[in-house]
Amino acid sequence: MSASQPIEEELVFHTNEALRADLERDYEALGDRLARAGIDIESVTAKARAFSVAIPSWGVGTGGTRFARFPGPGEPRNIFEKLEDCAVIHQLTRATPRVSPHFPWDRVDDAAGLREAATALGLGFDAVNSNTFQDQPGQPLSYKYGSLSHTDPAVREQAVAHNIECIGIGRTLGSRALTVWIGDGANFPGQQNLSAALERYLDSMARIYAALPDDWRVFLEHKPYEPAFYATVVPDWGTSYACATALGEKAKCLVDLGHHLPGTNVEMVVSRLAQFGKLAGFHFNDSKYGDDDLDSGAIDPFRLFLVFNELVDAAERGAPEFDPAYMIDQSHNVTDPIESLMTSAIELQRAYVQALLVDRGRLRSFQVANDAIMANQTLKAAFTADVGPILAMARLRAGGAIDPLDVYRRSGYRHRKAEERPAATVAAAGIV
Ligand SMILES: [Mn+2]
Repeated sequence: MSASQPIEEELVFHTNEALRADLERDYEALGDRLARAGIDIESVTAKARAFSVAIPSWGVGTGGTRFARFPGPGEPRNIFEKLEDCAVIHQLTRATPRVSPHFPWDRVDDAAGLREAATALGLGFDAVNSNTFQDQPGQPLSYKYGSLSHTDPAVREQAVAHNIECIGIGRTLGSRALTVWIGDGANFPGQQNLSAALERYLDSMARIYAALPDDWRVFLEHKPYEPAFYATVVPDWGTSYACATALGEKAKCLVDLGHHLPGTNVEMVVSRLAQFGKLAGFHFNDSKYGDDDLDSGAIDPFRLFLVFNELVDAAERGAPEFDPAYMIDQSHNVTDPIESLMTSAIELQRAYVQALLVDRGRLRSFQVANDAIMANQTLKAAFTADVGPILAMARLRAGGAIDPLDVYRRSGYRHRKAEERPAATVAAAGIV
């Protein structure tokens, strides 16, 4: 690996050496156990190694609640410092080779220079994210009453132009997708003509769609509330699906796990979108109540497993145009964001590997026989398997750390950054 690494390679090596013998024993025992079930551990480990998820550039800064933000020490102050923190996450987990940037938060004059800086750290860029849900300093027109669906054509024009600008920056960075989330909607019944607002949104999106390069896709992100608490313009996967279908093949539906009403069966949403060739990918996070932006797998790891169960099933049955993009979208308020993101990447990989272990032949036969208990037990057997040795072995073989958190804490990285990066006086946005 020619890229420069932010954590001392010696430290990774010595920490791994101390854990290697135990890992090899555990891996062999798990391999024996899986072999009895007809599973070759090496093929699973190879797939675990191929798994990757993009880090959101905003995720390495401390987020906040809707009311306040309590910054942590050594926070990155610009996109270059964010990339450096992202490189730590990838160096130790080997599961996060790409960064999903956000504009204008990550705006730079020299996008080509930004791409070079990422390459030097062994990183690339994933989907670019536009922002028309808040006003920026010096912006001529306000998004207070909406952006792509605004009643004033001049505001819509400004929002369309921003999205097209994002595509241009993304091209320079090597991205191949644009993610669009709008906060547009209404806070009062009667405030908006619901169908006219969606018409205006579709008209704006069609202009953005027309600016997409041939090999690009646009991801439509839905959310049922906030900041438009009565009705958002793109509230649910149904609206998202209808819009993506109206726009064309390059438009797909992005599933942010937290962007659903309480009780929504998210794995069902995933299944439907995959079935009809419209699943763009994910913003992974976890939640207890709503769009909590908590760490992936922190609250409901079983739901995460069920989502990956649908993804593995879709891949194995050859669902149409199935190429989901995996991104994390979390807000880290009380943890070191690097630790949260490393843990989250590993939890996503864990859910994926558990889903790979589902005995699909057995599951199908129980489904056909209407044996609900045994079908459920088949899923549970995969969910309760301890696949930790597979994940650790995949990291070790890829040059990462057997225990990323331990190496990170020993490295003193955060302490060093706290000295190098004095706290910024202006608080950055954290919640999206
Ligand atoms: Mn999101």
